[in-house]
Amino acid sequence: MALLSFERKYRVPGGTLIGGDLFDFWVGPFYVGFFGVTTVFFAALGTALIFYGAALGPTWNPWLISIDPPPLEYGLALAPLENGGLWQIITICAHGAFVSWALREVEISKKLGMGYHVPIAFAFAILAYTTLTVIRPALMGAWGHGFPYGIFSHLEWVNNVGYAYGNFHYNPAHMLAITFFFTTALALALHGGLVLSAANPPKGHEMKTPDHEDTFFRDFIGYSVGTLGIHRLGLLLALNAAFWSAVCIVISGTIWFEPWINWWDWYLDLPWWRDL
Ligand code: UQ2
Repeated sequence: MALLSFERKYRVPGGTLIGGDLFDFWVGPFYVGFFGVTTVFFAALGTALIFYGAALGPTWNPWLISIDPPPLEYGLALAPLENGGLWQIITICAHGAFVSWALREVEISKKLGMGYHVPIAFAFAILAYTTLTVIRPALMGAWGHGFPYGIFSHLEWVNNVGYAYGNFHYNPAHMLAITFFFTTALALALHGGLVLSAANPPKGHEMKTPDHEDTFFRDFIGYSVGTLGIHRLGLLLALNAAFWSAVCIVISGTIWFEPWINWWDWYLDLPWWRDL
């Protein structure tokens, strides 16, 4: 269906999650919706508070600006604005914006009669952020365990938290997460390369079909995962990358407190050689 007639057919009111027809319209190409408005609200408020926090701080150097969580002594209490309270409100705003964005994706999916794969996938990214800023700090008993909102400062945080457990690369969930990130890159490189090689020929040449794509991989490795299958695989790999990243950090400091290399002692302690 041509794009313009498609839009005339589908750009109709209805299918919203809440609010009925409230904000159920488009501005130019963009669907607004109730959650479009709440996204803009939370994003604007959060950004304004970041600028306010920067104004209170010692620098306008964009690399060095940092909105820090409260000192550990505040535990899970509300902190004064200038001492971690801004970080707490900004974290709420970030969640408001991210969840609104996901729900706007749901409303657009509903209007189009599509599945919810996109908002579900985005929810894994939100969950990874929530794990770092809410779940793990709450489990450890202090908002001060959240990461600071700053370019260099969050890198320092990752470095320091990593070394607090020895060498984080010995964390088995971290190993899994990295493996999924790398495999995601491999799958997308194979997929992007394969599709372009078939569907984007040089000028004057005819485009090839999905049969060519299948046959390339059957000739090459005896197996083709298929044109639908590669997208299932890609989504599965990417969701697992986000999920195991969240797992690897949430278990550090909540159920595991030692250097991660010690976790592997279970291997040395296997009954058939532990007493040798
Ligand atoms: C494929 C296929 C596609 C693809 C790709 C493959 C025609 C257009 C990339 C090949 C992928 C395979 C064999 C899976 C590789 C496994 C991992 C874990 C990376 O067969 O169907 O559709 O894009």
